[in-house]
Amino acid sequence: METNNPDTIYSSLLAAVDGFKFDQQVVNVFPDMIKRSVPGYTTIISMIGNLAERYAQSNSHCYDLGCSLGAATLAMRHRILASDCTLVGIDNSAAMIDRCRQVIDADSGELEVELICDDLQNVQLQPASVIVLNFTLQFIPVEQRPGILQRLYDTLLPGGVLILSEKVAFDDTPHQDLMIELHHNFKRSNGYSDLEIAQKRSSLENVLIPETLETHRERLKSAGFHSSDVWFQCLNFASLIAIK
Ligand code: GEK
Repeated sequence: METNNPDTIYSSLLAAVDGFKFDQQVVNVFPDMIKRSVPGYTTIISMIGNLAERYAQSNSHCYDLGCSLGAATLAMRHRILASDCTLVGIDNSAAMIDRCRQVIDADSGELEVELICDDLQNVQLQPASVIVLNFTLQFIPVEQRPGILQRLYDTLLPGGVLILSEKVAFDDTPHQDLMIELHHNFKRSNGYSDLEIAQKRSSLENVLIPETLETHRERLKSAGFHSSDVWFQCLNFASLIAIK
């Protein structure tokens, strides 16, 4: 069901580059866009399945927050062994959730998947053993992030896991510049032109706000997680595991 439409959204010179939105145009090319833009994306998705198998507890909820087309949801669906788990995907883009529903319906997995179209902050979360924020927190205003992480910590059962993947920034300017340059080279080698890279970058300005790994670690600690650290990193894209 997943489409393979190539991402050409920023290939022609645009008179004005609007702020990035998860609309129908993005949905139509999303699998191609995210794989060509996020180094390690496919590895992270498959490892989310692996982690869900390890951490899912019987009679608990597993959440994919900002599920887009359900890549991480499906990875979990196929790996969860614990009985009576409720798997829930949440996204506030109606276009994403509509396509995600088609993707899930076309998938052969047996575990039922509940999809909710809403801001993740509006949803009453149930006691959970696995919570995934795979490149979602970066799109939420910085001042709302501590409250969200506190709520996720409070929602997790003891022994539960939060998987937090983000584009990250570095305090050291030469290193930050190098990571950005290498990420642009990664995108170029995946077929994006300089024009596409520049226009996408300006559309994400003030929409995707990366923070340092130190900030993420500190925030997780303040929320109460007794253990958290990076399990994957490629350039300025990282994923952390935090255990309650
Ligand atoms: C994947 N996790 O393929 N509430 C709910 N959803 C939100 C919110 C919010 N407040 N803000 C943003 N989103 C996916 C990829 S994409 C990352 C996640 C990217 C949703 C938004 O609509 C979009 O679908 C998703 O978060 C971010 O594993 O495109 O770089």
